[in-house]
Amino acid sequence: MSRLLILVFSVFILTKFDICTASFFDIQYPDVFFTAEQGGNVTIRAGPNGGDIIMIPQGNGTVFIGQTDMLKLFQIVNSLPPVWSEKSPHGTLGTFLGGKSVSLSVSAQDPENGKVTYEKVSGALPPGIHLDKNTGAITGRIPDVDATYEFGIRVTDSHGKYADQIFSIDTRERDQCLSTPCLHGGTCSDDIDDFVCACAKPYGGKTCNINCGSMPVGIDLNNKKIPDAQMSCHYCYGDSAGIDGRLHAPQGWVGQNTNSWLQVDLGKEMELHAVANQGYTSSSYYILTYTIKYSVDGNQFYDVKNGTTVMDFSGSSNVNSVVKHTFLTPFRARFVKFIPKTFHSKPGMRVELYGCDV
Ligand SMILES: [Ca+2]
Ligand SMILES: [Ca+2]
Repeated sequence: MSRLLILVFSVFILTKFDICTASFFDIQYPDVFFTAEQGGNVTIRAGPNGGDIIMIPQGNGTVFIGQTDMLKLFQIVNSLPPVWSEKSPHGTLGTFLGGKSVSLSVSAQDPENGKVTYEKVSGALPPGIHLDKNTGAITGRIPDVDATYEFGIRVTDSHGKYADQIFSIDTRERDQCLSTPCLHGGTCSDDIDDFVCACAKPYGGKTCNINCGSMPVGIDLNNKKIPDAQMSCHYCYGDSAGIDGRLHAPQGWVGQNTNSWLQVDLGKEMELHAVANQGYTSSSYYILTYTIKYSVDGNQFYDVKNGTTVMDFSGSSNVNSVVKHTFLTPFRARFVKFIPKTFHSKPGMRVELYGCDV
């Protein structure tokens, strides 16, 4: 009891009376300060026979020296780096076929059971494959190529301790021709994530599914795909215009003579397989024979020929009937000119072409 009184008295004395200019023991409730005189040291010395100095923070408290959290520093110093889980000897995550969606993972454990994060630090993951930094999940769609992708992943714990590991993924190109996608005798070539069909005539389209000989390009007024601005004519008769040259148009295009022509701009290069023709609707203007020139660029035109002979195509003398011809050899063109050769009274005609996109 008397020792307690002495302590209380000492505290009272020390808190009320400064020694020189600064308190060396100061209570500012709830804080307690030890402060040495200017230039002095604070020394805490344990007993001479193996006594300990013990600092005991409470709750979430810690021990600071200056700004440094000593308990945290000890944790960092003592923390062990994460340990990778056992994988195959060379870190191979597997061999996968192009186009396959994969869900793989790498994992490591922190000996202190703390949270770890994953990061690619070298090499390359396959294009389209991603690493989740929080879970180590490796997901995505395998690229359609034959390749080996090697990459380093660093796993890091919350103390910055890390461990690197090399992994690899082998990819194999898928043969997109295995499903025999090319129809009607078309020949398939494998490609990256794709296939290409070389179609047997008269078929076309991605899988040779279209009979190009019966696929109208859309000059026909009843199936209009070619805009009016892409229909033109030269030496037109009266007020006849290019747009009158559409198959099933109300009247029909009429030219003046064999110097006249009707031209269609398809708007893009197409492979053309056949042509159809009607005469003028309300009179005796119709074509007996005509020739066709074609061009890719609108400048250099070529004749449609049979061997070395320019082909004559017969017209339709019946107002309503459609006369169709299949080209001996399909050709590629964007611009097509219909040129009257022989005709009745005036060269009148309405046309359609048949073909596929290229
Ligand atoms: Ca650790
Ligand atoms: Ca392929």
